[in-house]
Amino acid sequence: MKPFHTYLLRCADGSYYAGHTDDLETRMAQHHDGAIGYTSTRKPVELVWQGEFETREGALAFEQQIKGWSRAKKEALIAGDWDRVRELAKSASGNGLRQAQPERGGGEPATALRQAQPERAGGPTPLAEQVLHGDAAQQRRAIAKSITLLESTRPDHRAQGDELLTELLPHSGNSLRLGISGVPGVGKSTFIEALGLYLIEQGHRVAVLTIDPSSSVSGGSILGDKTRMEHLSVHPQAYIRPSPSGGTLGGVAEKTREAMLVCEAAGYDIVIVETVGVGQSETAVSGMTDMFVLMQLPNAGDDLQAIKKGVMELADLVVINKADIDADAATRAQAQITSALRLFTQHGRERTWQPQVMQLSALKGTGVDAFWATVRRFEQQQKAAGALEHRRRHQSRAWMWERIESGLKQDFRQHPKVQARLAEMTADVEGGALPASAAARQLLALWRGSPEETSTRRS
Ligand SMILES: Nc1nc2c(ncn2[C@@H]2O[C@H](COP(=O)(O)OP(=O)(O)O)[C@@H](O)[C@H]2O)c(=O)[nH]1
Ligand SMILES: [Mg+2]
Repeated sequence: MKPFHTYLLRCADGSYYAGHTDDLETRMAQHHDGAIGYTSTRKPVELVWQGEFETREGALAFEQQIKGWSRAKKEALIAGDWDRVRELAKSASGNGLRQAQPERGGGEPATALRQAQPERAGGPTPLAEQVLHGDAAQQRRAIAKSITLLESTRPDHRAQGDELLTELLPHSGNSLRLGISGVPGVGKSTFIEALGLYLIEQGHRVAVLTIDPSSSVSGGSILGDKTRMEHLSVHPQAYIRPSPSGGTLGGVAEKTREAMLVCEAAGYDIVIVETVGVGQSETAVSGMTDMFVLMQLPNAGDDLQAIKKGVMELADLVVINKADIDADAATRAQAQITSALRLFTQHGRERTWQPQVMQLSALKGTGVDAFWATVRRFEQQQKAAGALEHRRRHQSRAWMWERIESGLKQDFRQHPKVQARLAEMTADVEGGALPASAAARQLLALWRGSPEETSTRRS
């Protein structure tokens, strides 16, 4: 019978990669070709040790052990110094070594594995595994770690992040995605605390993500939110993540969208994405959620101009908060916004849902159950009409194109030939010496490297 192998590879960064296989030669070729590897930071370079086992279980068990070993112990193994390995095993935790010691220990001459490309050796990565199946504490840590990885702008982290997302994607999507927007102080955090606890009581798991492109690293609003979501933020069935800091709205929104997928894969079945009602963040949030809720103050009706028409058009539900302060004003606002919404939506696209307006008090917790009943009604109706699925498909497609466009733009701006000419041509366009369309065509040609690039400007 063919033996199984456990092996160690030295990586470009000096770390070690442990694996097992029943076909060492093929596996080494796969590493070499970049079909299998580890991560983008850890390129396997050289086979430094291998041992043989009768069974796959034996090889796997030993691989698992090696993975937990210190560097010194791995190096003792590579050197073939079994006495030293045993000594280190004793000084550490266990003697599990004996059971799984290879039947034929290695020290084989090293096979060069120049520049194997990163990729993990089959099966889910440990991080994805913990997001999906870890116990509560592991899972929470793994979610945080995943989101941090996805928020990183380092290209190697980006590659790992993409790999992670690809693994998690099939397990995501089983949630209701709720967007909530409103000006600072309208009561979003207070409402999410009340709603979140209400939902957890009903057996749900709730993730709360925030998009605030203006938030800085220290973000005072985060502190504010944590105190307003005092009980939710420490609840084991809730996961709260403040806005990714810095960057463009597009970047912040992308990270939030990805964080949403991680939470869903971890089994959170209600995802709330909160945003402050400034800038274009509402569009971004409505573009990643199933239902978009706009929060208003009781005096909103008095000044309908202040409510941006574009945002109104996005709303599936308008909630007038702080009804406890002035019930009359809230009722007036409800009537005014209801008629305004009719106007906005009269000539719009065909709707399967007429946006609703309701009032509540986040602080007193009144109206939360009515709110949730409306959300469920919306969900059922949209599902039955196929509109929810359509919305998500559209969102995914739009998302892809948005990323492609921003990627292309960045690529274009960073192209050396474009950079060399951009300032000059921009000045020509501004000064009227060159038509904008011609400038664009020539710059694009430079970027593409097509023959047109040599064409000089015609007057
Ligand atoms: N009276 C009253 N105050 C509220 C209500 N909801 C929130 N608040 C208060 O409004 C302030 C801003 O609330 P917060 O949740 O932080 O608003 P956010 O900026 O939209 O997240 C806080 O002082 C809350 O206690 C409500 O329904 N009634
Ligand atoms: Mg808040």
